[in-house]
Order: sequence, then structure tokens, then C-alpha cells
Amino acid sequence: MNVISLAIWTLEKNCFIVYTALIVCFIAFTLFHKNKLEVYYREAAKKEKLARTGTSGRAVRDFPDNGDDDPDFLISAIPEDTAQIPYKPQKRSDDEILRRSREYYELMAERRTVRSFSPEPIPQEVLDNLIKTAGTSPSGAHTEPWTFVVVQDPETKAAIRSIVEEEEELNYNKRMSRQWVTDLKPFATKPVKPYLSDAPALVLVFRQTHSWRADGKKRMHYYSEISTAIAAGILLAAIQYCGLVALTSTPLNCNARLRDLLSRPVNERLELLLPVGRPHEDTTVPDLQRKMLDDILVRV
Ligand code: IYR
Repeated sequence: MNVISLAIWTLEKNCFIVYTALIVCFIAFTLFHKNKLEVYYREAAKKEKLARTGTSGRAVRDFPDNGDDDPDFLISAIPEDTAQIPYKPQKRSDDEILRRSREYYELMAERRTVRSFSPEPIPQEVLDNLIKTAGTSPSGAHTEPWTFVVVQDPETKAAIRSIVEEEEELNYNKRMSRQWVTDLKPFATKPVKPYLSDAPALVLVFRQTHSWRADGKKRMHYYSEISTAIAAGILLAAIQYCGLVALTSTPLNCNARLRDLLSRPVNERLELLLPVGRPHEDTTVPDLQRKMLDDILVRV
């Protein structure tokens, strides 16, 4: 009797035990995999539901809710029942609007960035009015996400200059691309910045990324970048209107050091540093042309 015949003979002899064992194995195998399959399908369904609805059971948002908030008990940052009041600015005729648009264009077309300043001081009220004007800017959900630090103190100006010059030395030599440095050649910019001590006032424009409500809750600042940029634009227009000049500078890598120097909180980011004053009598500006209307305007 060979091995195969012996095996068949043994199986036949014990066929009841063998079939029972096979059936038990089959049932165990099916049950085990049924459980695993159920777990798999349950997880997949959970994942799909999460993707659709989020943890709170509400639709997932591009700007997610704060997980700590109860969505049914949210209180708006400014009172929800803020009254609507009549708004009746002075009515002007078409002629007057046309004249004013021309005059304002002429005025703004004269604006130039200057890099050398007369140290003549600016009356305090002028500076206050300039900042008040910048503060009229529109902002996302009226969050007013800006802080303007006006520095007139000579020692603080010197400290600012020292920080900016130190960083600019690195910027020009190590951080900025050589193409960037080359593109700046017509503007004769350099790491040394006498205007930071010469200009009678330095206006540092900080953007608040967020703030806090009276109840201690974090207040979201929507569109803080564009809101602060608009405020800066209005500030530059006001500087031009009152007959002063500014240098629109964006000191690279100076944010943390200047913020600390001026004791500003970490939710504020330095966006612009504007020396403001009267131009030095020997000031020159590059002879630049602005784009023509047809190059910047698309009429639809
Ligand atoms: N922040 C540097 C470099 C600089 C960059 C640009 I873009 C300018 O338009 C001008 C300067 C500086 O102030 O020298």
C-alpha cells in the first residue's frame, strides 16, 4: 500500500470526523471574515460621512467652525442688532463729480516715493489726522485689523534704523536674488537708510491677524491683508493730499525685531514702514512713466 492509498483509506475510515472538521473550519472562516468585512464597511461609511458632514454633523466648511463652539449659541463680534441708520452724503452734480475726479487724479499723479527727507517736524495733529483717515478704511466684518505706530522719538528712530540696516545688509547680500537686486538699481536703494533717522516721523503699519473680544474669545479678522493694504493706500493718499511725502518701504525680515522693539503683541505683523515728512530740498526721483489707461483698464 503506497502513501496516497494509505491517506485515502484513513480519510474514508474517519470520514465523519474529517467532514465535521471541514464544516467547522468553513463556518469559522466565514464568520471571521464576515466580522472583518463588517468592520471594513462600517469604517468606510464613517469616513465618507465625516468627509460630507464633519464632526458636528454639519456640512464641512472651507473655513471650519471652532471645535469648542456650540454652533447654536454663537454671538456676533459686533452686536447682531446694530441699527441701520440713514446715510446721506452730500449730493453732487455730474459736473462737480467730473471736476473732482480730474483734480484728484492730478493730485495723486504728483505722488512720488522719495528717499531723502527734510528733518522739519510735522505738527502732531497732522499725524493724528493722517492716522484717523487711514482708520476710515473698510475692513472685513468691520474688524479694523490695523495698528499704526508713529515714531518721532529720535532714539527709537535710531534703533529702528539700526535693525533695518542690519537686516537689509543681509537681504541685499544673501537673501534677495541677484535679479531682484539688479531690478532695484534704477531706484538707487541700498542697505544704508539715512531716511529712517532724517524723516520726522516713521509710520509703522501693523496688521492684526486676529484679536480678542471683551468676553475673552478670539475675534477672527477676515481679509486682514487686503483690509490693511487698503488702509495703507488711504494713508498714502492722505499724506499726498496734505502736501507731505512718504517712502513706501517693506523691511524684509524685520517683523519680529521691530515688533519687539515697539512692544507690539505677536498677533501683529509689520506690513509697511513709511517714513513721512517733507522731501529734502535736493531730492531727486527716477524719471518713471506710469502705464497708460489702456494698459490698465479693461472696459466690459
Ligand atoms: N526693502 C529693500 C529693497 C527694496 C525692495 C523693493 I521691491 C523696492 O521697491 C525698493 C527696495 C529696501 O528698502 O532697500
